[in-house]
Amino acid sequence: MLIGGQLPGVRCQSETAGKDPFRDWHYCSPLSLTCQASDITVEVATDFGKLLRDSGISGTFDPKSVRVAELKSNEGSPVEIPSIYVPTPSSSQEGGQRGRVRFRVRHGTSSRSYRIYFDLVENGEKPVVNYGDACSELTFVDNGGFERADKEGKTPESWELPKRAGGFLDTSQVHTGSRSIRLHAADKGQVASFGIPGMGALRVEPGERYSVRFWTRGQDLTDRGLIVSVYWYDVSKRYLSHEKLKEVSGPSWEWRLFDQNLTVPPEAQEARIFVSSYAAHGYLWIDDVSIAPLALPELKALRTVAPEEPARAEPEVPK
Ligand SMILES: [Ca+2]
Repeated sequence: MLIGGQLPGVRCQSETAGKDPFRDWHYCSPLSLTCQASDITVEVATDFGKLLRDSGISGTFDPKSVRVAELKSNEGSPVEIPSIYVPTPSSSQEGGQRGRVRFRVRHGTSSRSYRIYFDLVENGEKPVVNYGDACSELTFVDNGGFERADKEGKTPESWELPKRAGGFLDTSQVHTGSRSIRLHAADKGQVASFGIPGMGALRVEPGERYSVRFWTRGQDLTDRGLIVSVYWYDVSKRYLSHEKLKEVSGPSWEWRLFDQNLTVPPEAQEARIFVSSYAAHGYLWIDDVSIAPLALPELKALRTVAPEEPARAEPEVPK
């Protein structure tokens, strides 16, 4: 069940309302998330029933009430951002209290602060909103299918293709859509290499686990046709270690999924994955790249917010 993808044409509250778009909401949960160098899509695990129970609040959770707001500064008003609340199927009998909130986190250099707003049916049911397909899947890379590109069709948005690295945006072979990345070493003994994520490195914490997935296709590759490695860096961006995750000598294969879990080693704060090919003959294609954390951040605290009313000790009393 998708809440928030049903009625077309409903705009964000923040576009239509005055100072506080959440003046009708009674509860929120604060959250801070690490930004990456590109826009990413995150998911947050929620148990609204537990948050309410732990605060001694009784009533009927309204799954249509879930909204996400970013706090642009300490004093600024919360600004609503597009989100989707997906209740866990097994949670439907208890009114969809457990689930995942999915939304986009804009790129940046540190972290961003959010509030997840929610409410009880007894406090007035909230309208269903439709944000389109702004956040379709959990992934810490942007434009992983390489479909968005510059006008010349040479550089995909949020990715880097340095000339000497031997990676090119291509339309001749694709896994999905109409574009992929083609790797081709310029000469024997040289390496063609493609870095994931595109801009900068993935910001990580020791012990975190990630799923790394992408599709490859090989054609007439000689030598070391496909090598996948992860490089780890410390807080000062100094190289710590690297691991080879896979090597395929080829020569040819149809579109095949690379799917591997990574555990961030001690002291590592950044990671970069390299897909490389030493083959000066033949081609290697890459498409549909995704990096997703295996454990989701969780909402931990409930805050009562009802600026135009005193904090309600008995919120189960209908208006
Ligand atoms: Ca594609």
